Amino acid sequence: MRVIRALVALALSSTGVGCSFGSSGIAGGGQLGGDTEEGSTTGVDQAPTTMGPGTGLPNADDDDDDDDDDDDDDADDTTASNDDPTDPPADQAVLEFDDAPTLDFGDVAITGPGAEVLTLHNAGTVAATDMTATLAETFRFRGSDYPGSGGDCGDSLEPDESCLLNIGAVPTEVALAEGTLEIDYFNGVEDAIVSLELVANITTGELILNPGFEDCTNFFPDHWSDNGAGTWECLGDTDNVDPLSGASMAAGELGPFNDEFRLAQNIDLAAYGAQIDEGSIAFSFAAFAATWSDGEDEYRIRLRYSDDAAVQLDMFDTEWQTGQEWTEYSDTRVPPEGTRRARVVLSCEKSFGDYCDAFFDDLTLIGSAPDK
Ligand SMILES: [Ca+2]
Ligand SMILES: [Ca+2]
Ligand SMILES: [Ca+2]
Repeated sequence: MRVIRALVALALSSTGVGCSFGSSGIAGGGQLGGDTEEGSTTGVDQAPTTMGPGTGLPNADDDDDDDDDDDDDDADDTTASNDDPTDPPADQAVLEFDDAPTLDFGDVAITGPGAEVLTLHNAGTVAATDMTATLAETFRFRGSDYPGSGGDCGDSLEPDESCLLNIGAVPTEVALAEGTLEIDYFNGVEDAIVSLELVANITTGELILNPGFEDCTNFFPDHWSDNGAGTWECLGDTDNVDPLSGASMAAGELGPFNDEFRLAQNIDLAAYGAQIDEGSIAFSFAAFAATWSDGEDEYRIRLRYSDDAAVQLDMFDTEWQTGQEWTEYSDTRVPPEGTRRARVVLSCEKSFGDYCDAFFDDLTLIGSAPDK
């Protein structure tokens, strides 16, 4: 086993694979210009009085066919088909958001704004004019005022035309943020408003540094510390267990039997102290672990929550486990008032061979609103 693992380490060294993984940035915004105009513009004028909003040619309505049998008795149906309340007024602008009724920004790390480009469409028959926008607190036009950088909405919008708005979630705290985008406009007859609900799950983003053990220096994982018996390393494929993802995983190395190898990382939660004390943030932790074979060596994962003085207030603990299959452990909890630190502790205890064969990969710790 020692020879195999030494060769793996050598291979990693010569290729530099173990040190090459860069942290990815926050995902960028939506795409500009993908869907500004769809459908046939040639068909617009063919049936101006009966066309529904945003559609092309009017469909032969199923209802008309199906209802033929009943029409004799049902004057309401006939009236309704000639005066459908969902049809736009013949001489008005009708602005609509393609994303209506809700635009979900998804998970947005508090460290960087989420961004969405959205499309506004005029489904009416005359131009919308005097357009002005109102945005709620957490959400802003990106880069500039209305319509945001890269957006092209202006004061007016012609019938069947679309324009773009660029909106970002600008988080101030971890929360399920909700807001409303309103566009006020003159529809040719009177003032009108179109609105869009905006939601974003504002999170802390990933709190563990080097959570997949891809960044390594001299085969030791960056941002982690060895504070137990024996030694640790970044390890590539073995005969029995491969990294769960990427090119390497954390593995116990050489050291004594029946003693605890510990690889740990401290995470400063002070920036979230106020939210922790009011119980408005929950932390979701997950990690994968495996051993060389079932019953050979053991692993244990702990996540400690402690106060400013490093006094432990709460803990997630897998207890000692063994097994060759990668196994996921996860825990979500609202930490106790006063919590200011988290500490991830990965442990190995050797019962066989030269190496302490506990393997860890793909850790994560993210804070978000408790009800999310
Ligand atoms: Ca990995
Ligand atoms: Ca040690
Ligand atoms: Ca072993």
